[in-house]
Amino acid sequence: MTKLIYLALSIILFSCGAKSSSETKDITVTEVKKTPVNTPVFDADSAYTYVARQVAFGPRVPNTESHKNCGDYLASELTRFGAKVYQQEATLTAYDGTKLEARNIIGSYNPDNKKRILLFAHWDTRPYSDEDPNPDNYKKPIDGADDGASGVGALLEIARQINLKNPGIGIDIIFFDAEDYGVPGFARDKYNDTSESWCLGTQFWAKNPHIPNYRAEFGILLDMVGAKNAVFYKEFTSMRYAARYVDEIWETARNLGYGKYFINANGGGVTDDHEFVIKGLGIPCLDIINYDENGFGDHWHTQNDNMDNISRETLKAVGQTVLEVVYNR
Ligand code: AHN
Ligand code: ZN
Repeated sequence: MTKLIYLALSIILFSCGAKSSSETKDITVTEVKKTPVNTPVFDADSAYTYVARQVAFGPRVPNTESHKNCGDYLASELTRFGAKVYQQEATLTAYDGTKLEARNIIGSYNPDNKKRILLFAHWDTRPYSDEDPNPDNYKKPIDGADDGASGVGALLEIARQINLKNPGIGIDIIFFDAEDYGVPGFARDKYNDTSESWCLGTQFWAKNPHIPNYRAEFGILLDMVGAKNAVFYKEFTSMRYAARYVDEIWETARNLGYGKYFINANGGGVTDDHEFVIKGLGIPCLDIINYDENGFGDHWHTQNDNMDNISRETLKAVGQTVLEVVYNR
């Protein structure tokens, strides 16, 4: 009985207090945040395994058996993680006229929810090592542990977590094909290195989205997010079209303690899948990409883009940051 009176009293006192404080002039207005949701823990070992599994198929160059097998694996993983899976097949023409049997693999969560975030990465690997110090390697395909497998590996772990705990908004995870078949350095006297020679799978999807009139509030591209000592600057095109989301994500990363990866400074611009989603569908997109004044890292488009260079810590920084954004919107 006394407990109840106390409770009633404290409510009255509390509400009186609130009333009087609202009458004072210097009240601090704090932003009203959505009820915080406990973000799942991104398992870096799990993500690392998904990267290694892709690399174990061999280079995922379109028109090869490794590519076909890895594509089947990715679709079956998304299915296993409870996504509604769409597979989009297309014959795309490379810069040199080669016909590429390409496949975009799409996994959707809460497909009827109008509020959606798009998460994407390319899953194919480059048929060339045209940045390798040894010219004998120029025409060898890369393992693409970082360039290809890292972004997909992080997104597979995110898919696994989404399946374990529904974030309550729509999420589309897209693995784009034929991103990395752009004009190689050794052929630039013969072919112009235009941005259109890259990102063929994304260009196709932007013209033929898996859902007519597809919309998402914004998109996040993960490209080369697995290397030791990776750094992610605020990429130019991302800042031009999606600055508020870039700033939000970089701030989230900082608050989680990943500021050494997510550098709070503007970086250069890159031709990448996000550009074609922005231009084609008008969806603001940003690119989390390991890119600084020296380029994409010494391993980029060389034989050294292999598992030796993959860091669980980098995958964790990116994956946990993206999960935090997904679960707090
Ligand atoms: C260019 O090399 C023109 N853009 C970088 C896009 C890319 C290639 N991402 C991975 N590989
Ligand atoms: Zn590449």
